[in-house]
Amino acid sequence: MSERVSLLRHLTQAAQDGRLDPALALVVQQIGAASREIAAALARAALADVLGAVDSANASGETQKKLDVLANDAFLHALPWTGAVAGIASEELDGTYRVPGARGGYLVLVDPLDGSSNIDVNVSVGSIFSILRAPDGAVGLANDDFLQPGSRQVLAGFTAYGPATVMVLSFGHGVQGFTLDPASGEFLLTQPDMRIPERTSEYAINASNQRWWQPPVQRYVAECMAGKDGPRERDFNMRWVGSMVADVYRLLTRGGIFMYPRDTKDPAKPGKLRLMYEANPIGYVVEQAGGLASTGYERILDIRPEKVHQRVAVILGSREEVERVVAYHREG
Ligand code: AHM
Ligand code: MG
Repeated sequence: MSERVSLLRHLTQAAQDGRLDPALALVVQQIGAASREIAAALARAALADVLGAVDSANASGETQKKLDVLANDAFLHALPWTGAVAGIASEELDGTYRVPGARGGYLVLVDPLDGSSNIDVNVSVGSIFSILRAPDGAVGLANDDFLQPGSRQVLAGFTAYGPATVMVLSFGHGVQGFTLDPASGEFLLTQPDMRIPERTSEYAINASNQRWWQPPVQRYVAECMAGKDGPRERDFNMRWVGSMVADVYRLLTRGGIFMYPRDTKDPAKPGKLRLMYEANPIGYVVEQAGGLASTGYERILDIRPEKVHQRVAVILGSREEVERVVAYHREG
């Protein structure tokens, strides 16, 4: 077996070739360090008595798990050391965090532990990260500096904590997957060019929300369920892990469409998932892997954010299927 390329070597090579700012290589290394720490904490969670909730809520008013807090701390400790990060936004922070004395020109937005309702039942969870440039550098960094469309991301990805811990990332040159070797503690390149198959027969949606879906999504799912006997003339399979990283990792591996659409359950919410640290980074990776990411009405990466914690409808994955759902939205 030939020797595997480490994350560090991959990033160093990209920096030497001029495809990556060396400062970003350091940021990714530190995201790797935080991910390693989180993976270890997840593996020992029951033993270390860190399952369950804490007595506080996050910025969106949701109950925080102990591991949400631990994962958030792991990123807040790891990122400032790079010297490249001016500010951090997180699902678990009310405001944005300005790195004291920072000189670096990057902003990192994270969902430290996505799918955390799955932790207590020992199902895969993940960390999601998005990196933007600070428009005016570190000096005078303001909250509004974070509010940039996803198309301006310079790097994005996620770490999935499943049977294996895998970091998937893109800096605009395709998508690579790195598996954590528990023996050496190194992330090693295992998926060099992840591509989402264009054609698929698998969809992911929380079907318990069906009565609140809007007509285009009702129509799409009804046609999938009709299978061979319906207009699609082939059978579809349904999967829903309930952790976006795990669902997205599946579609990066064997294709599929993932939807958390806008529904009428709570008309004040334009969706469940957060734009800046969930939909944008995942959308960036999906597009880099040849897929599409839309709200049904517009490309996710084109949305001009108004708030760091804003929510958005998400329809992403295999190109042919996303195009079909978008067409159904156009038809009304
Ligand atoms: P979280 O950031 O609070 O964990 O919420 C996001 C998660 C996604 O990972 C997942 O796709 C979705 O929420 C699951 O929602 P539901 O509980 O409705 O199935
Ligand atoms: Mg989340």
